[in-house]
Amino acid sequence: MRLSRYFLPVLKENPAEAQIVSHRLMLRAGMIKQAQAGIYSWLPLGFKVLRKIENIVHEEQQRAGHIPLLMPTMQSADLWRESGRYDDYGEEMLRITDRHGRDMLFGPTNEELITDIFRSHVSSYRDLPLTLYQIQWKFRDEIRPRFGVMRGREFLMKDGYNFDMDYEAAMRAYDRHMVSYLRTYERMGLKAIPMRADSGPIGGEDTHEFLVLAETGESEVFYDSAITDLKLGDREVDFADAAQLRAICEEWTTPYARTDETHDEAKFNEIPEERRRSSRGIEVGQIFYFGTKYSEPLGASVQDAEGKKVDVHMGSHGIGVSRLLGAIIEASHDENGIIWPEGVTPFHVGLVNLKQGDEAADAACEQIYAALNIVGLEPLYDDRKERAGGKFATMDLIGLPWRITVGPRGLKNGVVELTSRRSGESEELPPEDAVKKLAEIYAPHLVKSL
Ligand code: P5A
Repeated sequence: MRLSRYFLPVLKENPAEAQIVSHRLMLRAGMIKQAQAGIYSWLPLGFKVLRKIENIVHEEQQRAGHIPLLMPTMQSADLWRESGRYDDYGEEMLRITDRHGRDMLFGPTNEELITDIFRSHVSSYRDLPLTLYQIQWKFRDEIRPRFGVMRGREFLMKDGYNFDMDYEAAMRAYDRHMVSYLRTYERMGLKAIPMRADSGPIGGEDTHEFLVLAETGESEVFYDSAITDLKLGDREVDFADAAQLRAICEEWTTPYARTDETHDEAKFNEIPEERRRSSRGIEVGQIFYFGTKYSEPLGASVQDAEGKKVDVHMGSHGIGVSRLLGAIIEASHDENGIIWPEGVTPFHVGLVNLKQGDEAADAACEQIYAALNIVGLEPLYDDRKERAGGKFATMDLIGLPWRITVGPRGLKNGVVELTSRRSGESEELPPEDAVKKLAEIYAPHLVKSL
């Protein structure tokens, strides 16, 4: 993409309404624009990151064997009356009446709708286990929408639902989700810690929230610092291997880690003092097991091998897709702007022409731009007639992890400059070597479009 033809409305000034750094930087980098309280338009740069995050979520869900589908945002109140949640859900649910006087709602979550799909089409134990998921907009009429996309009213969620024969099978689905979430967040460059939590309006006893540690987080958390050393890394995970999944979950759930809702001071004090931590965290996901809470009232049952009808055991699993942009920026920025992890960056590399209009510099930039595209990378080429300082400031603000700087002086020696946004370190090398190096760096991070 050429910056002269892109739509990147960066702001020079700090927007007064933004209280936390991620909100400020998303506005300044021209990623979002508030439409109403807690409701945002996703401008091209923000939309590009949102799509990258979605793609990683899709890849990891499908790796775990989960099946994508898409349900509507508008739901019928009748289904929620069947489950008993229509009255229980409270003020956060946006209720709407259509022209025929029928009660509808903008879905805050989809347990009822998916259970209705299941009961209409599945009647045998042979069709289980089954996990369906979607990435779809949700609406919760939050009393205090704030911090930009972090606590929105309209927000994008990945929501998945498992259907299993019994408790043991449903817990295998729980484990599978925990491990696939660990992989998902790691690929986004995040450390998200599973913590025992409270299930709120979704229900059930077994639930873990995934928290990214950050001072601006809305949750108070208590944990054993040993948990922050754990990493999946590049170990091979076989999602059909229940024992392996259990072992990974044991590893992550043995050290103490709880949100304030389930915090147990006595247990916490059993951790050696130097490892006891209390801080704040951003909830980027939550998994639940709630058994037959929805299948029973909605009549979602299957016949078992003996022909007996059993209510299916269910759980649901959510990732805050739009919130993740805020969480990643909170975890990865400096005083000059965002620093995107390679896995989610909107463009892989910024190409800065120090002297637009100079024949040699223009030609070299065109060549590098073409070569980057050929190796499958997306460059953002700043081809505007601007001062070098202004171009660098824009690149730093929007946070591309790598920058290639091209100028007449370097070209005389056959070199360009490759700079890391994170370390600030630069090296001079021939243009083709810079391209080759970037192709190698990004090889593990190139996400297929699904
Ligand atoms: C699990 C999927 C559920 O709704 N039902 C379907 C279950 N869980 S949850 O914890 O309530 O939400 C899942 C994730 O969505 C994000 N989230 C939000 N993001 C932005 N703004 C909001 N107002 C908001 N509310 C929830 C969180 O990341 C949460 O973990």
